Amino acid sequence: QAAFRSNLSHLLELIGSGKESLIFMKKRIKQLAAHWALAARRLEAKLKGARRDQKQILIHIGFLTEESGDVFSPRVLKGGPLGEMVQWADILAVLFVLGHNLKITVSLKELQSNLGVPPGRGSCPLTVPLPFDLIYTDYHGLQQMKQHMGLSFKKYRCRFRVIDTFGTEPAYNHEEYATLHGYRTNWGYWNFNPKQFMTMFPHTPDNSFMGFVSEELNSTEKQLIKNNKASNMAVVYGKEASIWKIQGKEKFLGILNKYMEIHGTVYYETQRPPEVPAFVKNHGLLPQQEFQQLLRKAKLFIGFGFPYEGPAPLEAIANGCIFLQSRFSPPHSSLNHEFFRGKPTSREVFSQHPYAENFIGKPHVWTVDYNNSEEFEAAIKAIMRIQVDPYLPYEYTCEGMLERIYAYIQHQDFCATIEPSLLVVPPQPARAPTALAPNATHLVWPHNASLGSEAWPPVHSLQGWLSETGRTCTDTCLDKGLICEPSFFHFLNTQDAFLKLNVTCDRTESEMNHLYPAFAQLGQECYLQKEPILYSCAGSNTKYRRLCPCRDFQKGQVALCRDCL
Ligand code: U2F
Repeated sequence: QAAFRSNLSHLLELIGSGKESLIFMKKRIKQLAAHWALAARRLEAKLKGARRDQKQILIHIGFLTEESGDVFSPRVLKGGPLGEMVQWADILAVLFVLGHNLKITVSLKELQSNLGVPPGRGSCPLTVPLPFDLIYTDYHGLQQMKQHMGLSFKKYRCRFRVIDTFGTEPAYNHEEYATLHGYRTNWGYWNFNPKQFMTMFPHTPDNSFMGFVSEELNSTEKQLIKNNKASNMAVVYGKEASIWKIQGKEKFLGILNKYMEIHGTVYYETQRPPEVPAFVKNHGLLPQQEFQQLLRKAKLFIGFGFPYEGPAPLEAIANGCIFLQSRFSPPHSSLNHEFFRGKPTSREVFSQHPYAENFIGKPHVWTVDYNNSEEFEAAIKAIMRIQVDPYLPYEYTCEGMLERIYAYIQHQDFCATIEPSLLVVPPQPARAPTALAPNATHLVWPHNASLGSEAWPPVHSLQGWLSETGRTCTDTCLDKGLICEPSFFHFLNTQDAFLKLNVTCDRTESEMNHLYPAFAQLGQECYLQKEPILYSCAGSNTKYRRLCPCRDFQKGQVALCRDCL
């Protein structure tokens, strides 16, 4: 049985030392230790002693291994990406606090020894039982395990959880389908259940939202921050000088400089980076805690368009800043932008930080066109006039993350095979073709209560909706105030579901297509999905109205439905 832990010192020993990246992660865990302990107490009380099995968990951080080139560790103190380190530190803390038994590896040698691969052997024999219930890794780690686990890689694939910042859409995950239809990725086609990929923000309901945390403030701290704000102080988002190379910077920074004193935390070795204008007060790259202190004083945190979707804007908002960012028109994606090229997603990014824009929004987040000086200046003037409270969405608090990962470990089981009889609905008798009823409404489950009683999320949270032509299921559900839930697709992948939605099919075909189940108005054809791992909330085509499984969600905890705990 797993018991909550509130003392993290053993975790710090497990992490080892040496690399700057590990030092950064340990420092972060220490700084947040009291917050984790408090969160553990709160969640324990909420769960009222529910029984939890203690899992054996391997955490293999592939991008930090020498064998993958470890490009991140040497850049920790030089303004390089820290977002990944922030997230892994928090994942380690969560799994440890939840009371599981952890093995942590950041080298191939340690990985092999934990997998029971004898030294010098390329891969472990099939007969070696895997001593772990769960393996958390990343794309680099996955590649290494594929090489060294031999056939057991396939056998135990359902135990993997892949930390994947920007997400993997089902069309890119299915090897045969991706190859046939040109869904190219640099990261491999793994044929996993797409929910095994875990993202940094809840941007792709096809994947699981892992997240990270930001420090939660109590009401005294919040008040103190409000009292001490310097109303004309702005901090620029960008610790690497290259971020400051953006075109048109002189114009919008010139406007901002009329109203505010501009600060930066740009890494430099000996001289001030030439990209940073003289009127900017540069502090150099700061240790994380000092950076938070700077945010506590500042009124505004301003993004230049890169990095995409990092932790810093959430920290800024949590410390009472307003986050100002640029709108992207046209949106950036793997189809038109170098940074996203080769990433296994076609998601369109409409601003530097879509989560901040869509899940938080005004007054904390302002998204404007930086090329439009009037719009930019108007935003600055409006921001100067308002006061905001520090704000942190629940899902980014220690308790929120702990609760979410607790629920995943308790309920997500990708090894269980679902009884085929539960999925197949007997063919319906043929009916005379009729047009789609103009007021076709949604389908509420269960229309057959015995079906899917074992499902998680519980199936009574399911609502089936028919999308408008050319809309994704992600957007269709959001329009209804719901979230797309891919694990419910199989309940809708039936002729019966079409009938219940007043769709009459002249013909029904079953094919491999990530947009199915769907209805093509032209020809009154219905299409069922033949390949369960291709079920996808993402994706649209003007030919189809898609059949979308939506569910409710908890406010501030989008990963969980109301009855999900
Ligand atoms: C993101 O990576 P970044 O490291 O560029 O993300 P940031 O939002 O800048 O924040 C990472 C952390 O850096 C800290 C700050 C954040 O938690 O507290 N920090 C600091 O310690 N000292 C400073 O002076 C300034 C910030 C994203 F997370 C990655 O997944 C992406 O790969 C990358 C590119 O899009 O962007």
